[in-house]
Amino acid sequence: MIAGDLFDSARPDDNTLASAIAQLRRLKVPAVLLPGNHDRPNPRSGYPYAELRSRCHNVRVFLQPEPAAFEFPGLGLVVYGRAGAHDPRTSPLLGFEKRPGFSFHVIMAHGSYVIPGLTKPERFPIDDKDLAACFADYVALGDWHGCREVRTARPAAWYSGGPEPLKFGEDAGGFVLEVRLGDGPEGVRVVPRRVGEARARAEELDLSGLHGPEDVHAVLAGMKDRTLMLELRLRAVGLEFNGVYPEVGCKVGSGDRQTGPSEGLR
Ligand SMILES: [Mn+2]
Repeated sequence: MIAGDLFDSARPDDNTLASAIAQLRRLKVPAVLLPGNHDRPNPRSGYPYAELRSRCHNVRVFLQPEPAAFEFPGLGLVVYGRAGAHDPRTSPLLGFEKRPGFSFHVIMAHGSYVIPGLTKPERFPIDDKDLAACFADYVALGDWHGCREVRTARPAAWYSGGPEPLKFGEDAGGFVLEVRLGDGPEGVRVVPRRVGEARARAEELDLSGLHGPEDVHAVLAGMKDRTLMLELRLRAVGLEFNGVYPEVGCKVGSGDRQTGPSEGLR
């Protein structure tokens, strides 16, 4: 289950879409996708999910804003959800009807768990009262970037967060959740599994000991690491380092001269 914002927008570039499709095709189990506020489908074309579904036969996608459900009779499971195109002030948990004859009921919802004073209630609010009242055994939440349990009583409700951290300072990212549904005394058991590889590091590079752009390129080349999110602050006075540094996607220009040492270039 992927509870929304798999893509940053409803128009992912070709490489991003192809890479998501390739990963989903590797799955040996069924997958259910719920679009989020970032990647809600184009109502006319169904893009990007039309292509994704035609290439990944194991993937089902909630495409309509109305409450819907996918049944998995072999598992005794129903998964409920609605694409995030409804009024952002209403709870994404409302409107589902429990289907008879199944053992396990999971609701997927994309929105913001309501913490008074902290979260904005107008952004697809998921209130603890609505959670407590719903018939689900488990509620799979999406929107927040970090892995977080929001409800310990029944039904259990968690955000898995992103499988990799998305921003600096988001230490809680990098997990998926393994959710076990059972009839026994244990009931629902949720185990976070770390899958993320990215590490975030902030560094300051003092250029004053270096002689020019070639030296900077050499230092940056030594820092290259596929799993590293690097926030680099370049500190220098003068124009001898003007240039583009594609290693870190930054440009040092004369504008920095007037303000003295460059501030927070990334
Ligand atoms: Mn979102």
